[in-house]
Amino acid sequence: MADQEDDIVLAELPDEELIPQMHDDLYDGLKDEVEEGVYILLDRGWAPYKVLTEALVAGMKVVGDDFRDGILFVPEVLLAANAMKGGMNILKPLLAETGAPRMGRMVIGTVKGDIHDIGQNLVTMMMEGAGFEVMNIGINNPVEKYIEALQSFEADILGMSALLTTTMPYMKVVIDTMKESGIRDNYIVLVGGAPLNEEFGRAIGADAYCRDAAVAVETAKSLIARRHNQATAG
Ligand code: B12
Repeated sequence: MADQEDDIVLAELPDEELIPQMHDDLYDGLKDEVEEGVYILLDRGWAPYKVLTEALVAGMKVVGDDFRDGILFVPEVLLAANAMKGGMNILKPLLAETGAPRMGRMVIGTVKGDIHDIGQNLVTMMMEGAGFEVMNIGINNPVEKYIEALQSFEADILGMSALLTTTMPYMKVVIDTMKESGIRDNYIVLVGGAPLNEEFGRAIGADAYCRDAAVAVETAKSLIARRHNQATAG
């Protein structure tokens, strides 16, 4: 695929050809091209969120499927992830620019043993865009780091991410530790990541499982509102 690309001028492609071309470029880990595509779409008046979902997230889905099927391997996926991050970095300030009122504070991080961070970075961007303040504590977090961050940042919400079936049970370790320390109910706990589902979220005692970043924003908003109502009622 890459050898045909020398001839392609991205800016000359109409949207319906540019998008699949960007998916190919993401797949091939061509960061510069992905970034160029993002700028072109923004210039054409695309909303940042639309660029994010249709050009980047949709492209990453193909990468994920081929990784699962053994067509792509870790080095290629890392390159694709790097290209995805390049595009996300352009969109980040634009998504955060909405001037929304302060909604609440969130600590988010990927659990111990897990180094996937694209999903949680996306959630961070979308939450910030919706007016939340977010402390992103990165990857491979033991329970102590979550608790320390929650307390120092005076957070309302804890978000945990896991992309591996082997690391998702660690979310329960965090929640159980919070319960033992008597602080569980001080926070709204949201969990996410491709291998999770609603049932798992319920089983480990989270407040909600969110299938994507948009759902995370909606869920956080409604749970924060519910808390405020309870606080005023009580
Ligand atoms: C990119 C990637 C990598 C990159 C990560 C780079 C990075 N910086 O993140 C690299 C190459 C490093 C990698 C490594 C590995 N990976 Co990997 N990886 C992926 C891949 C292809 C895409 C993940 C991704 O970024 N998706 C795009 C984002 C946008 O989606 P998302 O993460 O699901 O996030 C969205 C939602 O889930 C939700 N969300 C996510 N987190 C949170 C948190 C909160 C609080 C909320 C509310 C919502 C939320 O919102 C997000 C945005 O909408 C997936 C395939 C897949 N289908 O998921 C495999 C996948 C997760 N990896 C897998 C594996 C096996 C591995 C390795 C073990 C491979 C190996 N043999 O070394 C290692 C593990 C390393 C480790 N210890 O963590 C498997 C896991 C299988 C399983 N059942 O456990 C998958 C599913 C691929 C597969 N099908 O085999 N990987």
